[in-house]
Amino acid sequence: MIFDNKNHGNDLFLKGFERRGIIYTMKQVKVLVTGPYRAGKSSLIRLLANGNSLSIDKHGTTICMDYGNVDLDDVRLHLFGTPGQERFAIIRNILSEGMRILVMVLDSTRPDSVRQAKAILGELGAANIPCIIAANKQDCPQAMSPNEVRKVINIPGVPVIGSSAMSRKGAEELLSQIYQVALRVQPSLPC
Ligand SMILES: Nc1nc2c(ncn2[C@@H]2O[C@H](COP(=O)(O)OP(=O)(O)OP(=O)(O)O)[C@@H](O)[C@H]2O)c(=O)[nH]1
Ligand SMILES: [Mg+2]
Repeated sequence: MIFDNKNHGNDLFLKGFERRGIIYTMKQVKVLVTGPYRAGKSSLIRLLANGNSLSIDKHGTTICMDYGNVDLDDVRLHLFGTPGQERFAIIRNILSEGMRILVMVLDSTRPDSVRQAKAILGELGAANIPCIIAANKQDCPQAMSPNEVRKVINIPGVPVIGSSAMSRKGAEELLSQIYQVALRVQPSLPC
């Protein structure tokens, strides 16, 4: 919603505001879900948002964005997923505007995915934003363990959680970590 001064005091505007009041009693937190190509970003958003999500994709790859939201007690998480293809990197920059939490999803079965994740973290200046890493595809036998991923990423204080969008492994832990961070960040503007 756009807060437009000329709408204040307007009955219609106020009714709309009351109708939506339930949203504004919740803390709104924007979460950017990003990471390398085909790491499982869209799948994880679908899982975390319990189907309350949409994706703009073509032939199974995100070409614009994913969006999902999830309510946890008095916090509403807005999950914005980026495309993984490098040619859409500009969208990552646009979607990162106003993010409060960064979730980096990587494909643990691919060492190049882990290295790319590290590079993206550098580009986003992740040092200034709370970050959680989802070492995804842990259901695959060749997956690097979360500990191995942690060693490669090598950013102290950043949790690495093993996840699988297929088996749902780690989904609750991931959500719980996001929630814990969401409690201490500044709320996002209404969106
Ligand atoms: N085995 C396994 N496959 C997964 C997992 N997560 C995603 N996939 C598969 O990996 C492929 C890519 O998943 P997406 O969720 O589209 O990945 P993405 O990161 O959104 O991909 P892009 O938007 O193209 O960058 C799909 O075939 C998924 O079914 C997982 O945890 N385990
Ligand atoms: Mg995707």
